[in-house]
Amino acid sequence: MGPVPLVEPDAEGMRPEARRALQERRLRRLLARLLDADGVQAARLRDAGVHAPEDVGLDDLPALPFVTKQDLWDHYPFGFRVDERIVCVHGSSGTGGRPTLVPYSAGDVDIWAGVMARALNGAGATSRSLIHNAYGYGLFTGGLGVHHGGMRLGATVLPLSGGMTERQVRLVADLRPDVLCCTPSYAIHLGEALRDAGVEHGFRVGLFGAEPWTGGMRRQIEELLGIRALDVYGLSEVIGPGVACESLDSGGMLNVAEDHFYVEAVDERGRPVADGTPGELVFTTLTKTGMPLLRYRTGDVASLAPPLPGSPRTLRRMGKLLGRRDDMLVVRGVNVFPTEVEAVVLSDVRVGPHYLVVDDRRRPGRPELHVVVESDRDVAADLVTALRARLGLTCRVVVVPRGTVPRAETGKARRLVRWDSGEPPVAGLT
Ligand code: DLL
Repeated sequence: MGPVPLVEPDAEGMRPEARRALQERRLRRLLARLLDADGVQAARLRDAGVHAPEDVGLDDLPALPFVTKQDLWDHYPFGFRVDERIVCVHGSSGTGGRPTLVPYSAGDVDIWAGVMARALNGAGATSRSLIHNAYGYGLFTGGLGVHHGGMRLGATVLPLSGGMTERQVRLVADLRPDVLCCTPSYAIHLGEALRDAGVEHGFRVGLFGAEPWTGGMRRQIEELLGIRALDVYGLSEVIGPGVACESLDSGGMLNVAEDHFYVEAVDERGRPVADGTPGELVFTTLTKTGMPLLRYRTGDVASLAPPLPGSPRTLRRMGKLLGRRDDMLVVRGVNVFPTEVEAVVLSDVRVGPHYLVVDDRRRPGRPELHVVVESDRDVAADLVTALRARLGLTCRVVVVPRGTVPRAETGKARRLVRWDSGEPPVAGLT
């Protein structure tokens, strides 16, 4: 596959030194906005000795304070708003059911449309594309993010949202969209429904994100649907989908829209880590005005990499997300990211794409990790060995018939559940 033309060549293909100068100018304008607004972030900047935008350059960023999800909760609903001219609000229900709300200015929506148009274009979508958009519409940013970007590209968007799969199958058959946008788990669900209905589709490529998924899941989707499956990453606090996105030619990593979202990766103590080392992603929204954030700690863990040599896109890249800091399980002293379990499970071709990791805490002195997989073969012993080799932990693998693990038609899939007491979270588990 040759290089994919750029939607915003000036931004995506800029010389890295010129981009750095642009980022620094934008950082100073952001600091001016924050100091003028005189809110929480201004007070923290002053405490850190920053009284004027010129006091700071990009190299000084690591010394500046972070913003965390807790800060947004503490100042709920709109304590971090800067521009009063808000045209819409998005957000996420978030961990523990506590909502996070994000106010957008008209300029923010414009940036969002631009970065999502780049993302779709990098996946090979064009103005002639018909985009089947099965991300949820609503407060969640998935549906409207793809919608704004698809329209900016001049493509046609089918605004389907999640669920009502029969109707989606019908429209795939009747309209033959070429681009699929949804969560990876819904891609599997829709793919299975299309296969069961004997429907031939015209999808070439899909942009999947909003929940963790591994290379193994990518292979399952690509085989089931016969398409290229690319990863799109984002979070409401920063803008929504489009913060970073894989393109057909990005070498399996995601191009970060770093002219708008300056990225750092840090360790537990907040110190920068080297490229290639997994760290928590931290974003500074250089251009946003509704709720601009300086050094937002995402909780998401991934590693960063320089631009792909020779690529038309000169943006820094991030690897697939390994998981969230708070997703990390500690089982009998061993640290486990659920994505590591997925990597092992889905590399076994005898196992279906639906699985569940159960963190069994019923006996406090003896926590267990059960991995429930669907297969018609006895794969348990092999998986126990493979999981022990990868994680250094002996898990219990439970094989159940296909169709047993609960499916999520809408929203983000829950592939990890905690079992403290009572009934098992899935039939067949004891
Ligand atoms: O999930 C935005 C989005 C919509 C991204 C559609 C991609 C596609 P939130 O609901 O605020 O926003 O959730 C953000 O979801 O911090 C990650 O933990 C996780 N996440 C998002 N994209 C990916 C991905 C949207 N590609 C949180 N891989 C983030 C793994 C992802 N996790």
